[in-house]
Amino acid sequence: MEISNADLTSIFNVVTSQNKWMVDLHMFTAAICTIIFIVVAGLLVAIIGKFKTPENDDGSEPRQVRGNVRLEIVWTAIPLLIVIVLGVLTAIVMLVVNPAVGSKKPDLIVVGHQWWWEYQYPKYGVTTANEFYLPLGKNSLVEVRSADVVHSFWVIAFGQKMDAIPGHPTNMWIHPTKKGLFLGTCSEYCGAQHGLMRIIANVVSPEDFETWIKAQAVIPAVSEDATVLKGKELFNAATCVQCHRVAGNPDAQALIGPDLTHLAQRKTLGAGVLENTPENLAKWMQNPQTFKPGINMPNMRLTDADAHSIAVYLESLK
Ligand code: HEC
Ligand SMILES: [Cu+2]
Repeated sequence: MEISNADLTSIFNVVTSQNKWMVDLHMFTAAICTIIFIVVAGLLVAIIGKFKTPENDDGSEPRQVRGNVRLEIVWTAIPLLIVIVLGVLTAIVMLVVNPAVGSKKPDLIVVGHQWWWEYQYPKYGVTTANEFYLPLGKNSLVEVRSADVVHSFWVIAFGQKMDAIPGHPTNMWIHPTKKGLFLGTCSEYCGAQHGLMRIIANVVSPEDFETWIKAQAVIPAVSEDATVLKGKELFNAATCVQCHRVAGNPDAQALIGPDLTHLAQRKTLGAGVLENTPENLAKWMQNPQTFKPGINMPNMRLTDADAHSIAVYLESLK
């Protein structure tokens, strides 16, 4: 996965209608500030030049000026006007970007965990982790929750940042206007691995979204391959099932860690730290603490052969 592409993580890469409003307001404010700077700095330079001590200065006091009502009204009115205009525009943008939710049900529920993200699509009965999809051109209502401490959900090119507060769901609207892969990260310090709590957002066509979400709702078939069956047995025996869920595996229904039902479809492991390959998966489950020290998954002390079998099983879950 190409994580270094700056376009994926720029607020100026406007890919939602909400961010268009926010960036436009930002640019307008920046333009006004630039004009103020040029006027003030220009006057300052001009005045320094004009009122330089003349060669033939006789040392007497210059003409004293006490107050100028017209000037004072002007320099009070102009800033007041600027502040009112920017305040009103900000209020308008806030209302447009964050309209009332009313009784609408969320399309996507994002739950922040130490240190990964859970994504639920309640309308489809789908739960996944660390990577989510949204359809292009549709205004999706996203509810942001937390399972433990305060996190903050921020896909940079989407513009808005939303806190995930325990016990207090928050809402945001996301209306993507451009297809692609966009990245984000937790932006509220939440403990040891706060910096490796990446967000991977895919914006796809409505048709591709339907295909993806329907595939998520399907319980993956477990092949009859001997390694896969061995892997499943080990997975169920090695306490993985105390923390993880795999749909269709009645022993694995725990919700402490990420849902692994369609793990094979994800680009990364551990919320963006490793590329999702069978080799990396085996290394991850043996020693997750070397990749993300402090996380809530212990090193599993598996032999290479066992780790390999479990990796083959999990990677067969498409
Ligand atoms: C004590 C609970 C616990 C146990 C036991 C456990 N895990 Fe985990 N697992 C977690 C947590 C929590 C995470 C999320 C770590 C993070 O990124 O912060 C995780 C992450 C993962 C991931 C990455 C998922 C993703 O979406 O990137 C995989 C794969 C995984 N575990 C597999 C396993 C396997 C296989 C076992 C058994 C050998 C196992 N886990 C045992 C809690 C556990
Ligand atoms: Cu966080």
